[in-house]
Amino acid sequence: MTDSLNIVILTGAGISAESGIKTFRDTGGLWETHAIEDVATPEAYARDPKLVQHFYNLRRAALKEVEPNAAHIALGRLQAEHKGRVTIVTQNVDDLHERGGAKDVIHMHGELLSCLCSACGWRWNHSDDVSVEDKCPACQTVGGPRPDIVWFGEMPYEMGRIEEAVRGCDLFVSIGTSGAVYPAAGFVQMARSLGKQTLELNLEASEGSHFFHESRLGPAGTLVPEWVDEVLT
Ligand code: BJW
Repeated sequence: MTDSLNIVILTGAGISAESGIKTFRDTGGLWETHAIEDVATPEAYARDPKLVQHFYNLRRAALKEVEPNAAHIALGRLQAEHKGRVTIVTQNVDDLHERGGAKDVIHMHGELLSCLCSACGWRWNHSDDVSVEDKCPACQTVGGPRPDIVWFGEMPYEMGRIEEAVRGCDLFVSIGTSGAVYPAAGFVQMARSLGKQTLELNLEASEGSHFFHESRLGPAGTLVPEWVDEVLT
């Protein structure tokens, strides 16, 4: 492998599973105990903002109890030591990539530690509970602050930057995602149509496994450090 490949890495909930954060669609995952339409759509928030704030307050609090695992740390090391560009695009709303040493991570589905004002669009860092009585620090609207999360039917963040990174890469790698949610699930096809090499690292075959040149199956905490060692040596 050449040491100057430009690499785009897409991560999903599976990379944080070994840190103790629940995935969505696996057995025991978040969607087993919460209906998507109750907590992860703009309509759900309009209907019952208290319930949705509570769901995200619990997840924000739980994030403080977990640590990055070997996979996050290996990607941080790859970014620091690899000569080519390494762009990390994550669907995850946790901050474990950053705590594992990664820089400039693209959080396409938003962040638990950020708030968004539904009245004026202002976004700010926020690590505590959010309530429907809170005021937006920018426009002062009471009830404006909502979780800075991309719900179903909303446009993911930084799509232009992601497309540009995929166009400019040599290798596209997908880690720990089921390939069930678009547009992220379509990035591998975009990469293939542009002639890029593609690799999947996942616990089990995902919905889009057949699109990848190579799929390696196993836990991210083992597969990712092994792959990073290969790239760096
Ligand atoms: C391990 C492991 C270990 C376990 N090691 N691996 C019909 C067709 C096509 C599209 C649509 C459609 N109808 C509607 C849509 C669009 C919709 C969509 O995709 N729906 C599908 C359900 C069909 N998408 C949207 O609405 C998106 N917006 C949009 O499309 O805007 C319009 C647009 C148009 C054109 C261009 C661009 C945009 C928005 C999607 C928002 C997703 N939001 C969520 C909730 C976030 C909030 C929260 O965290 O609460 O994001 S949904 C949820 O799924 C979350 C995740 O980021 C996302 C992906 O899940 P992920 O990460 O893949 O997790 P899992 O649980 O599914 O999989 C885990 C994987 O890990 C598994 O494979 C395991 O095997 C593996 N694993 N342990 C390695 N130890």
